[in-house]
Amino acid sequence: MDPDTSFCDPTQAEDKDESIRFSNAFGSSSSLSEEKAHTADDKSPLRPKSPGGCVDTRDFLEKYVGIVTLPNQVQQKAVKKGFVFNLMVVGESGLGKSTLVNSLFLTNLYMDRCVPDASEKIAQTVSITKSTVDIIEEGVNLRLTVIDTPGFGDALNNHESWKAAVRYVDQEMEKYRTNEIGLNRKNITDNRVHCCLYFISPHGHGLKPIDVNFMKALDQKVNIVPVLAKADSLTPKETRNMKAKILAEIDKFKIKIFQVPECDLDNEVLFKQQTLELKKSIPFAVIGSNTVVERNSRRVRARVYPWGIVEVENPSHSDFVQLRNMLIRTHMQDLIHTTHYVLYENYRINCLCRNPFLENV
Ligand SMILES: Nc1nc2c(ncn2[C@@H]2O[C@H](COP(=O)(O)OP(=O)(O)OP(=O)(O)O)[C@@H](O)[C@H]2O)c(=O)[nH]1
Ligand SMILES: [Mg+2]
Repeated sequence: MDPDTSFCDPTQAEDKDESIRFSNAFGSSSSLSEEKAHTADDKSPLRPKSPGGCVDTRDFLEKYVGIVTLPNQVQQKAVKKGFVFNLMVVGESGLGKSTLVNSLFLTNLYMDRCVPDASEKIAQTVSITKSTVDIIEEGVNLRLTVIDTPGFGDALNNHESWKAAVRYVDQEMEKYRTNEIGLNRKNITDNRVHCCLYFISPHGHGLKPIDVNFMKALDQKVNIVPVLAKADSLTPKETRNMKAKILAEIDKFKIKIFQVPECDLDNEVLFKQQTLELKKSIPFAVIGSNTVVERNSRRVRARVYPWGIVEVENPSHSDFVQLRNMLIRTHMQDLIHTTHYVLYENYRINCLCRNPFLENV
């Protein structure tokens, strides 16, 4: 595969954030008339090649060496390669995992799914299924892989339900490591799990033993984002209590969940505010639906009940928007970055420590 058309690696993807800030800062500096006035420069080798054509002004050439165009160059390359995001969804059957994934990415990933009957479920073991879609938005291509775990919590004895998921996460880390030390490092496909949405039932009293076991087994290997499923079945007060209980138990059992990074001092006030709200929303109380209804002449995703309509994207009904913002709009690169530089590094170091040839080094 041509390296330029393969999907980008996390180190390059990370820089996209920078490039977006850059193009915002300079985006308005170019105009058609300015372009015309400088046609003499067009063939100059010194003329900076800005992907959006937004910084090609004489003023700019006189003031700068051109280093400021680097983020734009990175953006151009990253967009050309596309992005990869691997999301695992785990939680008891029927908690709305598939519905939420479809609602998040506005796609139907589970068209051919057949639901097992009760007798099949008793003996069911956890299987791992992968669905991949390419989502293209304004020329930016995201290859999304959703790793589902149907059967989780379905068997009579769920003592070891989490093992299949742990095995999968380890396998993908190992494949990446083997590829990294292999000959062809250019075209490594990143199949490591970047985020695990863990669905918690709204009907219990906080975490169940299976929830604790799963999160404890995986918290050093993957970014866990806890979500309180089917939040429409709880009143606002019950939701607040349930969230507090879950957080207290996460703390009590020393479970490590994904931490939204602190803002930098130079971040905009609005961004700081949004990050604070995001942190306060964890665990996200979510509602999923694939039904679109007309509401005040708007088309919205909603759940229709005899007593009223619950809107998926209404912030007073659920934290769906907060979760989507975090996963896609603000922290996707952080999740990928943590997977590569923290979780994968830990895995790699553990492998090196186990290597008998290094014991005496
Ligand atoms: N009340 C309510 N029901 C929901 C919600 N999300 C999904 N459902 C319903 O719950 C049922 C199960 O949803 P799925 O998305 O198939 O659940 P799942 O977790 O993927 O189930 P498995 O694939 O069997 O593990 C469906 O009838 C959905 O319509 C929600 O937020 N609230
Ligand atoms: Mg499902």
